[in-house]
Amino acid sequence: MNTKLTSLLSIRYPVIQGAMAWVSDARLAAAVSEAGGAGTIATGGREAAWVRDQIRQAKRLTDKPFGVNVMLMAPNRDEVVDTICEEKVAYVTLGAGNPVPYFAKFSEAGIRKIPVVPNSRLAQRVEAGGADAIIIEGMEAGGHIGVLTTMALMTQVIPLIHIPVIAAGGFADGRGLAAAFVMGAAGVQIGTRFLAAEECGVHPSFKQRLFAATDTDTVVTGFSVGHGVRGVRNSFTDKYLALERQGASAEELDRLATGTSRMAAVEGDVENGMVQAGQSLMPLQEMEPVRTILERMMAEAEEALTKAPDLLK
Ligand code: TUI
Repeated sequence: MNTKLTSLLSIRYPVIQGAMAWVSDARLAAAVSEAGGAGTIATGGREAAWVRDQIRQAKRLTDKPFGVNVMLMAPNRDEVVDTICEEKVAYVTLGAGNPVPYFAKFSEAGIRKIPVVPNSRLAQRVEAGGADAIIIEGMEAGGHIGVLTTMALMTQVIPLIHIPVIAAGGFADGRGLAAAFVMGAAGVQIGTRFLAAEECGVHPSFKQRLFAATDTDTVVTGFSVGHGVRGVRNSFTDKYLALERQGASAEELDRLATGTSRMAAVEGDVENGMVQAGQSLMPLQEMEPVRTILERMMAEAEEALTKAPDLLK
């Protein structure tokens, strides 16, 4: 399949693997890139030395293009940005803040800049600032999210923007990909679906929790303090949401949430940790290699697009 995204990144399939804090490392990213997509290393919560090491590991595992995500709320973001520029990767995705101040450094290093935006205002701002492509992320996504849905974003942002637009949030199969392409997207970003991959190092208890989950099992914590995070409902989210309803301060809520992403993803405490995941959980049924997941998705997308002209008969 050829889109503006496959050309921009020199990849076979127009699929970026979404960065997932404490989960997506060199192994997952390299597996996705080897299979023809674009793998992304997540750096949120990590030290710059870890980021450097993972970039070097990924380069040993694949000669295909891969990227790194910068979580712009991270206190060490400047150090992480400098490390990425020194080590050189194909692209960066930039989320959870204003990415424009970092564009010049990445351009000098020859790294493509792909910000994640939750609305049309930011989309236009980053395009004017020189982004190479944008990811519009709907609130169906896991982790830190905005308030608009993927459909509302595709409807309103794609016609405004001239650079390639990648849709994210809720995509987990090939019919979804086909729908995004028909909407005018150049690609999709998929995170949650890859949590089921064999090459994904998330704790086995986390995977099991996702295999058991259905469409209604996620909740969003922190909307009242302007900091929505989607994950699977559990003891932690019940406690957090109860405190939020009682009008707890942002500081108190942040204290409660600190360390909970790592607790779930690394330690496997899926009751007291935050099991960050998007809404499309039912396609996750069993562990499979990344290549199987990606190739099935592309075959389904091709089938859906091949059948689409029948609608006009
Ligand atoms: O960044 C994400 N998703 C994330 S980051 C993350 S790490 C974390 N873990 C636990 C708690 C909190 C964070 C988990 N998931 N998605 C991209 C994204 N970017 N979503 C929303 C935004 C965004 C928000 C505001 C982008 C820009 C923005 O700009 C603010 C402004 O006006 O400058």
